[in-house]
Formats: sequence, structure tokens, C-alpha cells
Amino acid sequence: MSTDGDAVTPTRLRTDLARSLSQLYGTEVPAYTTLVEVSEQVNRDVLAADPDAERLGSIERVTAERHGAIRLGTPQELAQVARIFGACGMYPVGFYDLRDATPAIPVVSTAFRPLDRDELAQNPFRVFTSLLVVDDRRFFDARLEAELTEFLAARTLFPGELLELADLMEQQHRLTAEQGERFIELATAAFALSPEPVDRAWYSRLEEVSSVAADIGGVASTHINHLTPRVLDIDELYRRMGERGIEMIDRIQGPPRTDQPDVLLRQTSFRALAEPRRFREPDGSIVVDSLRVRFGEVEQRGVALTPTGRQAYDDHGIAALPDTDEQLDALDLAYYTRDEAGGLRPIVYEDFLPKSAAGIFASNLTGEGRSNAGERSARRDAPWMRDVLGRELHDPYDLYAAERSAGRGD
Ligand code: OOG
Ligand code: NI
Repeated sequence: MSTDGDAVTPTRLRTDLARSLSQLYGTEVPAYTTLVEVSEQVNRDVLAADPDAERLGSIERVTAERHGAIRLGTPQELAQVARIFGACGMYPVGFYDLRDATPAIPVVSTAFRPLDRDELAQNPFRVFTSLLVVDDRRFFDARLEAELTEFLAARTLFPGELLELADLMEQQHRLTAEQGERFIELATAAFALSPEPVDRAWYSRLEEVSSVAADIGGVASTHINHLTPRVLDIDELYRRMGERGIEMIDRIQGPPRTDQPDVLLRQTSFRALAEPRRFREPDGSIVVDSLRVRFGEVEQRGVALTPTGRQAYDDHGIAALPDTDEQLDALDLAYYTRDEAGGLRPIVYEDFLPKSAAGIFASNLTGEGRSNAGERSARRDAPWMRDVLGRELHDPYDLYAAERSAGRGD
């Protein structure tokens, strides 16, 4: 029997996975390392200048904080990844339909993340996870759907050993140190960019419809699309990245900078980098070319808005919200608990914004793609996704509301 001192908990596994993927991504996308360095500098400077800098999370949490993005092809793959993240204490929260965005992206998404405040404080790693909707006729005709389905059914993203370790962790809430290491090794490999040659003709056909479809269904593996550090002053970060000669997209997504309390989520990114990839040409020859699918992204987080606050923001922008935490709380527009001294403590927004997500996808696409609005869509909604996951799909508002009540002894 292993001693408890050596046992690996889900929290520990999540911390190790975030760190391991960060190391991997740094070797794959060198500008990511610059982004992390600049983020850490900005955070140190904000901490030194602003006595209230930690109101939205401790500097330890914010420094370690990352979100990743992955893209999958089949409901089975989504159900499998739910087991892998479940082993790390990360659970699906929220349903996002990016097919309604401009330009439309043929995916629906959720985010895997810790639910409890102390789990978030220990390590808030979250992964925005998108699933291709292969039977949506606005994007894929019957023939392409059939070919995609066949291609996707033939691939294995996650080895059986990884899934077994994941299930063991979900049942026992612990693994031995050796099992934990093996889990991290297999999970990291599953999210690494594959050196396998890409079939040029197949990839190009999908790319005509959508480069996201090609990124997902054009290859036999998945990969981390981006890994995003959190920064306490995104405008300053944007400026400093520019000084270092890294060209960012032209704007920061989400609410603009104001003197009001920070709300929701602000994000920006630098353009997809051309990475060398091997291709198999129609004549069978293998050539090295490049693909631009991955990018660097950074985010700043603010207080979570209630459904009423969110509606006001979505309809009329930040100007529709009041100027102080006290008013946001009193009008039930944002979520707060109270600290020991009775002061308002913001509940950080831990989720994503579909408009920004679509903007992030779109700003890094190679082309507009092709879709036909007159064709039939495919039903995808939260109940559909819950069935696929075979586990609860949490509603973000329920989580924020429960945290607020618990924190106020309601
Ligand atoms: C996901 C884009 C969405 C975010 O931060 O809003 C996202 C993707 O590119 O796969 O990560
Ligand atoms: Ni992202």
C-alpha cells in the first residue's frame, strides 16, 4: 500500500498538468514564453503600485493561472476528455454556440474548470473545449459529413491507459506518485502537436469550409491551440508586447478600459504563428511547409455579472453599469461576498464570453470559409451536451449565486 504522503490528489494532478502543458507549449511556441515573462512583469508592477491589486485573486493564483483551448471532432472524444479533466478536478461549465457568431464557427463549446473557490485558489486551470458540428448542413454537405465522420471515427486521441488512470482517479480521488506521473506524461503527449504528415488534399478541402474544421478534422490528433496567462493590466501588457516587436491583433476583446470596476473578461492575442508542418502531397511525396493555427492570448478578469448585469452589458455596453462595487452589489448586477471586515469582495468571473471567443477564433483564421445560411442547422444545446458528457453540465450563474449565498451566510 502506498503511504498517503506519496498520494497524488486531483488538485495536485491539475497543477502538474497545467505546468507540464505550459512547458510543452513554451517549447512549441517560443513567443508564449515572452508573453508569460511580460505578464509576470506587469503583474509585479501592478502589485507594487496598487495596494488593492489582489482583490481579484492572490498574486500566486494569478501568476500560475492559465486557460487552454482544445478542439475536438466527436462526441466520444468530448466524453473522453471529460474523464481526463474530471481526474484533475475540472468539470464542464457553460454551453457556448459559436455557430451564431460572425463569421460563424462550426463548433459548440464548454469550459472544464474547478468549481469551488478554494480549488480555484489552489490552481484555477481551465480549458475551453470546442466540438465540431459535422452534421450542420450550413457548413458540411452530406458527402463531406460522411467523410469527416469516417475519418474522425478511425482516430484515437487518448490512449486507453490514460483513460483508465483517469477513471481510477475519479473513483478513488487519489493515485500513487507513479500513476500520477504516468497520467501527466500521457496527457501531455495527447495534447502535443503531432509530427505526423498532414494529408494536403483532405486538409485543403476542409479549409475551404473553415480553417477550424481543417484544424480539427484534417489531422489525426488534437493539440493545445493556445495557453493563456492572466494579467492584472492588459492595456499595459499590450503596450509592452508591442515594444518587444510582437504584433498583437488590433484590439482588446470584451469591455473597454474604464474607471468602473473591472467586469467579466478582457482578452487579446497575437497572430497565429506559422509553424513548420509536414504534408503528404497528392503524389505521395512528403514536404515541409507551414501552418498558422496556433496563437498567443492573454486575459484580464473582473467581477462576475448576474444575469441582469449581463443583460445590461450585452444590450448597452459597460456604460449601462454603475461606477462602484457598492452599486453593482446593491442593484444585484454583479456577485460579491464579504471579507472579515465586512467589505465587499468581488467574485471573479471564471468563464468565457462567446463574442470574444468568436473574435479570438476569427482574428486567427486564414480565410472567411464558406457557409450557407439557408441550409439546416443541427440541434446542439446544453441538454444535448450533457447527454454526450454523461455528467452534469454546470450553469455558471448557479455556481456564482451559490458562492455568494454561502459567503454571506444566507
Ligand atoms: C477557442 C477560442 C476561445 C477564449 O479565450 O475565448 C477562447 C479556440 O480558439 O479554440 O479560447
Ligand atoms: Ni482562449
